[in-house]
Amino acid sequence: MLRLYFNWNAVCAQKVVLCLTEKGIDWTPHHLVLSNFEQLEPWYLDINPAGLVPALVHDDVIVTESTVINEYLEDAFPEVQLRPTSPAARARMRWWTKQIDDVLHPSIRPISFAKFVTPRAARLSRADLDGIMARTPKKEIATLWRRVAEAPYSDQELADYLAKIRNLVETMETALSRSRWLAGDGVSLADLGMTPYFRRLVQLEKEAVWSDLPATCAWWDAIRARPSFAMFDRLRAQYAPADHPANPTA
Ligand SMILES: N[C@@H](CCC(=O)N[C@@H](CS)C(=O)NCC(=O)O)C(=O)O
Repeated sequence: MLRLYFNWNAVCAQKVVLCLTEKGIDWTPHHLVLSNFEQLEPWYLDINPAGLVPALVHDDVIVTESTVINEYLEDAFPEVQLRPTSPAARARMRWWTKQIDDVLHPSIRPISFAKFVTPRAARLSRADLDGIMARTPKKEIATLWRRVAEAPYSDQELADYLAKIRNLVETMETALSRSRWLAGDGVSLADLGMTPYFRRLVQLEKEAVWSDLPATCAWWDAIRARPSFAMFDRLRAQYAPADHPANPTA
């Protein structure tokens, strides 16, 4: 049994669904509605005490953290390989997946929250917000909710986060000028890890982050041409509420 706890619009969860799709692995979906705080229910905190998606349950094994889950899938299901074989290329792949976790994710999160979470936060009373924040294990998530509910990010702050993303994308441009994919000649977990963030930037109407960078544009075209990319539309069709702000532009 392979079950993934995920949300259709959560970039880290999409990263794992993309990997499952590329590898052709059958999996059982368990969709969590983050805006209803299903990720904070006690039964889910038993699976992932961080109260975050994704989480993978494979028989009696629980794996959390999207980058670790994708590496686990590589080890457990090696038939279709999404890691390069040489130690040097593999190190390059891991350098990118680390940048995604350490730089890209924390930089895009406030921009996403400002767009997608603000309407939901505005509907919560102060008492409801306090109650939910008290149950939130990750303090940085609680801080984000407080910011969008009580002290919205300024344009300058959001621009500073976008500048960090641009900086990383410029490094991508250099890498992709030398090889077709981020870690060499074959698509890898680095490319698949990056993909949901580019799609999120499209949802946020921030394509200008890469539109003047030819190698990155060619990479994005190649990523979107892969059959696995259709999983984004499948998730949206199946799980997105009709009034979600990401729906019209996704
Ligand atoms: N480093 C973690 C990050 C997980 C994470 O931040 N998940 C987000 C969705 S992308 C989440 O569950 N957020 C819950 C919330 O917004 O309350 C991973 O890569 O799995």
